[in-house]
Amino acid sequence: MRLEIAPGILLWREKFTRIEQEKLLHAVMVQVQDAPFYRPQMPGTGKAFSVEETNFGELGWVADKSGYRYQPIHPITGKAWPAIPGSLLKLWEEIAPSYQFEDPPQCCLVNLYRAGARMGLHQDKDETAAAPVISVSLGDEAVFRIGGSERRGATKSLKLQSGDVVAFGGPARLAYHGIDRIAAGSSTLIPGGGRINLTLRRVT
Ligand code: MD3
Ligand code: FE
Repeated sequence: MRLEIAPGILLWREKFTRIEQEKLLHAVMVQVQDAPFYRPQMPGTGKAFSVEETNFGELGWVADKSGYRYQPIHPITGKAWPAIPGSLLKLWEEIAPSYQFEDPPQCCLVNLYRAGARMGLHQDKDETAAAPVISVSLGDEAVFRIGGSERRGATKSLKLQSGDVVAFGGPARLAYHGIDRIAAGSSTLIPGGGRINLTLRRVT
């Protein structure tokens, strides 16, 4: 069942069943062997993120001392990013038309939250805002916070659990959002514990 939680934000609780989550996690971990998680850094200060990241697809989002950007190669290995798993391409084909969008995703940003990792309130402004962002959560539950397109505005929080899918488009595409905390140990899905978030995006 699809819930419209705010204009432009669609939520499907447990869209992926446990078995489907296990299969998706396996497909992700196979690709991660070719594109290991690494810790991005804040532009300017070089302070490391608490979240570890990698990407799949033709372009990947990276952050280092010199800035935020999309690039076709992994910053550590120098190799092209591996392909986006087929089940995620299928998810995009199912959902993107709700936003009058058909072209396939160019990027799947993969965020790994081990215990204690978080992501501060931010906007995603490094890609085209014409296309939606589609997010899949796996593993430990997270407290997700979302506001409006101005930093100072009111926010609300939403619990995201393993298998949940959220799509953000139209008026929500430039909304401030972040992950306040992870409930470490709340899921048995990910070996070693934690949460993985997959976001499908168009970049150009
Ligand atoms: C709303 N990731 O990778 S996913 C990110 O759970 C990011 O790892 C969070 O924020 C995570 O940039 C949240 C949900 C999400 C992703 C992109 C959005 C919400 C969004 C872009 C615009 C508006
Ligand atoms: Fe974001």
